[in-house]
Amino acid sequence: MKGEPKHEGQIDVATDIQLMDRFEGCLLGAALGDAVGAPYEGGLLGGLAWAIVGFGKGDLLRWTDDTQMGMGLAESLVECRGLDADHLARRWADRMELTRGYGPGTSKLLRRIKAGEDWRVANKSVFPDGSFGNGAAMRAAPIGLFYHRDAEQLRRAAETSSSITHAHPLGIEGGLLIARAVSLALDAALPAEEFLDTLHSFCSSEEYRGRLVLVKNSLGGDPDPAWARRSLGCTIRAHESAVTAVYVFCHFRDHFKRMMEFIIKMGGDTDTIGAMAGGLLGAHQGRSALPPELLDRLETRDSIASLARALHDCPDRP
Ligand code: F2R
Ligand code: MG
Ligand code: MG
Repeated sequence: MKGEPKHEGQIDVATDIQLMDRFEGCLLGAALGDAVGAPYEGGLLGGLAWAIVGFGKGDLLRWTDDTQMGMGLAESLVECRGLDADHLARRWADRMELTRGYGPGTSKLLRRIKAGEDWRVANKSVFPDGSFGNGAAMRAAPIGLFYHRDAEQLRRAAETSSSITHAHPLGIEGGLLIARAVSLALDAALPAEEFLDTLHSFCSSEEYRGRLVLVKNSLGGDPDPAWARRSLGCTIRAHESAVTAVYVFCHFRDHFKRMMEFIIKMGGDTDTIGAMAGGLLGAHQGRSALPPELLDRLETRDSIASLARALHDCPDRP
């Protein structure tokens, strides 16, 4: 891909029209990955719970907390023309719908924020050292889009938005990793090795860096769900799922359906790995890479697409 000459912290991206398409692809891909993975999250029991919640919704692909929080973040970025942590905390607390299947810690602390507690206190109220769940990573795509041109602003915004609910360093690092990965995925010509090296130097803990090395070593071989489950993880912990989404993206970067089949075969946190990997695939390939027959069934598809366009058009986007 040709573009402006690169400056520090800046990446080559597409023309404006292509970029708008990738913003749409990213938010729609994340919502679709979430919705397609949701019935399989947590195996048979999780699937049964999700079927009961969705009973009567027919053929609709319903998304979960991953998309609810991601859309809240995108809306807040557009309305505030950048990250305003207090506004964002209130938005998440006001919009929480329990039937979307929130993480236990996140739902408790959002209730406290709704009742008036400052997020800087609430974020250590459930786990004294903060949460290392993947709730910050699963919703980080809008940060990656909004700040894709400036890696340092992206880092600060990802850290702050993650800390509102996930104060543990490993929880925050999951948000950082996915936001940065989305920003890099917008460059359709970026080689997978360079993508992984940049993420490796952006991360600080061995939990993430070690797994990224494993992903790099896996390039060129066949993706293996049993190996990924064992070596990278597919749990609701950030460090055992965010790099896994990067791995899945690297191996299926232009095939959404095969990617979701692999994620479902791997098991565990299928909606969240689907949301993170789906956002990466959509950012990389644009909206047209998402299967139309699935997109047609996606809940609130048009409002997600229009929010992506508003994020793209936001006047203060760096
Ligand atoms: N909640 C779910 N899935 C279960 C219900 C779905 C079912 N299909 C239904 O419809 O009912 N999924 C969502 O939760 C995950 C994101 O969770 P989040 O927001 O990170 O929550 P939390 O509670 O902060 O962290 C998750 C768990 O990780 C462990 N943990 C985290 N920090 C810890 C710490 N410092 N010490 C010890 N344990 C810690 C705890 O077990 C937390 O509960 C996504 O999958 C999303 O889809
Ligand atoms: Mg979910
Ligand atoms: Mg999940």
